[in-house]
Amino acid sequence: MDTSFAHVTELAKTKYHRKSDRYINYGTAGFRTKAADLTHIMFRMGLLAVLRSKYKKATIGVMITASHNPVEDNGIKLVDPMGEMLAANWEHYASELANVTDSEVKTVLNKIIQEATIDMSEKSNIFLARDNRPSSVTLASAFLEGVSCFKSHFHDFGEMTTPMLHYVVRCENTQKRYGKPTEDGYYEKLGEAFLKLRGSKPSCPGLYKPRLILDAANGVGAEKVCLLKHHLNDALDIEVLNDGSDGILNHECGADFVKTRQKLPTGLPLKVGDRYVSFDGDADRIVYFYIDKNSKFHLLDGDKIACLVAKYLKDLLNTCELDLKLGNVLTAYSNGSAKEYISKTLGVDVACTPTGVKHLHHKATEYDIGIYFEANGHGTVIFSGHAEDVILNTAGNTELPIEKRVAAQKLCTLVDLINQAVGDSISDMLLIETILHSLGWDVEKWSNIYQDRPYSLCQVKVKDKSIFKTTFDEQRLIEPKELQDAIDELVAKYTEGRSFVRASGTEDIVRVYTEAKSLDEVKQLSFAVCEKVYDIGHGVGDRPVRSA
Ligand code: G16
Repeated sequence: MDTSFAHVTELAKTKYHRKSDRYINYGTAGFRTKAADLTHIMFRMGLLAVLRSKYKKATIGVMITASHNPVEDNGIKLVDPMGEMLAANWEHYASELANVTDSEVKTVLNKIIQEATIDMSEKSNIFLARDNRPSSVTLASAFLEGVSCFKSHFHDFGEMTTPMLHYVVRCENTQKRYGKPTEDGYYEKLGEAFLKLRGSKPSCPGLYKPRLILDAANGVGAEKVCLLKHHLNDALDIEVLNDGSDGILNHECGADFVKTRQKLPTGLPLKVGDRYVSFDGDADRIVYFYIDKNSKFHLLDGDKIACLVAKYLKDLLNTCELDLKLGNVLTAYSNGSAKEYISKTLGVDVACTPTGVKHLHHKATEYDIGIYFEANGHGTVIFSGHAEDVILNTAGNTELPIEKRVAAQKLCTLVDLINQAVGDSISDMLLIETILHSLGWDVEKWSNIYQDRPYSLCQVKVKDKSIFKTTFDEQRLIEPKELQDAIDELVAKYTEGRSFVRASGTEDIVRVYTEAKSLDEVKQLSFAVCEKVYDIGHGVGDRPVRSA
């Protein structure tokens, strides 16, 4: 083992030398920054991934992506054995290893080995995938050189969506009980479940039409949806646009653009009556939208998706008369109307966590069936082992009335359609299409289940976003206190006003969320809060401007 450590130190000091001493944190979804600043981090994460694999005695996943960020950024995140995000204590190890000097790399590795009592003679295996950013190829090589220092096994899947990587890791570590750990295995599993749920029902029940237009953000999801289509037997007519053939990744398109700007992406021919869907660059977020007959844009974000899924699952559970605890996990960014719809109209439990899939996912495991969605379109459903057993037994119990068994069989198939490892644009899209088809709804009917309270999501660039410290629920600032006092004063002037400020964990910005009774009030309040953030929080660049 000494030989490989000598090689580690040599590479750390030469080819993968750390060029800047700027601190980089393992943030909301791993390391994310300009691609040019990531080479040494990739190499070091190759080393860490091997340690994690030896520690867990399992295959560890690694995704090279900066998801919704601009094309010049990149990033890396580690995926734990069941396809979940890396455990929090290892996020600290990752940050420590990423930020020490080149000559300290060996010391930190040794510290982790000792603290976690890792047996270095254990086997290790890494699954690697990347998105379609031009920088991802060289960054993947740097990562693999780290992996090779410890002579670990690995499989490089090449380009994949982030959720596919989570899926194959979970399949591998469940001895393939979750599915085949291949890209084809993924399409087959989802395609089969989708077609089973469609059954022999007509392709256009009620208001539903199988046509769908996809804005793929010029990301890796475009090609994957085209491959998936072969497994759907024409049950869905998906037109894939912003497919990367001439546009720039995430530039004026994709789920993040559509959600934060609340406007149409470029590159789509718009037609009243059509249903549109946007993925983000690595296809782990999804939002829907449409244009009404007055040319008004309507967004159906993660909140609306959560509500639709909660309604459908609740109805199925009621039909089966199953006593399973259904819950819905949201964040502070969820619209007040969504929370009200889920808790009051549906009577489903609502819980809130800080931003970040890892927090929502963890909370969702407390329910028998836990739905989680961030308003930005990240989310999925998790079934506990107990829930899966109960559903399976009900589906197979021939003494029960047929309608109960049919509903339970649907739930069984939904378990296969849903990527329980992580939020997945492709799997979520198939789930939403299944629900709309089953209800005979069009997108307008879905949109009208409740009306969003007027809101806005803005961003302010500041000198140092690390000075912004929030309470656990992210709704209030602990520091700068002066800023929170100013926000309180502003919010108090508006009936039904709500505004909070938090530093992004994936971009070098501070996010400002605002809700109020009318759109005009939202604009006023949001602008006033952004100005305070700029003034008290040391804004850089242009001052905030009031939106028209
Ligand atoms: C990542 C996380 C999400 C989070 C988003 C924005 O998404 O996985 O949970 O909501 O970042 O986080 P922040 O507000 O901290 O920038 P993605 O799609 O970029 O991987």
